[in-house]
Amino acid sequence: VAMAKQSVTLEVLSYHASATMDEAHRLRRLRVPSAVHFRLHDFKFDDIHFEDDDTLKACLRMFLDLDFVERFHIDYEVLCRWLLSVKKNYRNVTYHNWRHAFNVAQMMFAILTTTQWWKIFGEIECLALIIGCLCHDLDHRGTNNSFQIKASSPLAQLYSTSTMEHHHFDQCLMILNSPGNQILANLSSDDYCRVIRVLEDAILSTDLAVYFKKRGPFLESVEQPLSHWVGEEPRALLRAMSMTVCDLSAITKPWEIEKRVADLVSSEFFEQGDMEKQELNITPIDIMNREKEDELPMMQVNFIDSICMPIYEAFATLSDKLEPLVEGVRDNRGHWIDLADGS
Ligand code: 5BB
Ligand code: ZN
Repeated sequence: VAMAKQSVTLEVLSYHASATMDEAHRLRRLRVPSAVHFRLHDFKFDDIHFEDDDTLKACLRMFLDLDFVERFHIDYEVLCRWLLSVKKNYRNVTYHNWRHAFNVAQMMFAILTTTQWWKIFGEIECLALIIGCLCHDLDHRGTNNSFQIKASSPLAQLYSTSTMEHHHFDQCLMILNSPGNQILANLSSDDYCRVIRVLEDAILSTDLAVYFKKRGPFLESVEQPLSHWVGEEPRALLRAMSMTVCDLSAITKPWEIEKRVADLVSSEFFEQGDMEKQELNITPIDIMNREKEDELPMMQVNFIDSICMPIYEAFATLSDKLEPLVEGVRDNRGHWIDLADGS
């Protein structure tokens, strides 16, 4: 296992520090506009007009405003280099790229600040959640877990369940341990261990299979008072569900954003389907089969009903500040129904 893991990660291990040295120096000198300027607290946030530099500055703003830089004595140039390394370790795939990770982190920032749940989680867990969002799809290849298994990829031999998510976490650790990228270097060893543990749990929770496992217990507890969520176990459940809520949050966005993102998701699925046909000689499932493109609106309705709506409704029960997310999902459901009806 150790050997297989090496062959997957070793090639990318050493070049980050030097390749991003000048870049980090440049980023360090740029002025970082306010969260209000970037609309980072907005649930309807859209990155379409962001240059790549803006996404990096917005990340710096999140770290500064959540007080991570001061509280954890993070060296600012190291933070810049770490962000550049994280961005660089996303591939140019259609959907699971840096922009997706950035949007997931922005939604986490908006939820933590708007609900004031940062008070429930505390600084260490908030740090792990934001790092977790930025890193949760690192080195994604645009193919899902079942593709890794079917293609007997080295990753599938390494991890038989949550294959890609284990790899995303591996990549995350690899960057955090790279010279010049060690943003957690000044934490006490207790705090460091805690961040890593919460981080691993956060990233592994973005596997939909894990979401389904944890959803039942979570939905059973949503009527509990806020004091319930302070407890260790309920808090862990809330963190895991928050990762999914942020990961899927395109489904809550204004229709023009949701439509654009769904087209990206769909293209990436089709590209996997093409590979399955060409390289594995199998017939892809409907969502990955170009010949079933007309069924996309109805698939989105099913996706909303079976996966999204229950969790966003539960979150709105926990905090009425999250009601806009449910309204967004409901609105998009209407649009997908209209498209499915052919109007
Ligand atoms: C999702 C689970 N999958 C194993 C089988 C298909 N389903 S689905 O029927 O709910 C479905 C979801 C079908 C089609 C879909 O998109 C067609 C464009 C989607 C879908 N998935 N739609 C979306 O807008 C988004 Br966002 C997603 C999420 C894609 C990433 C999957 C990883 C989720 C981790 C929590
Ligand atoms: Zn994701």
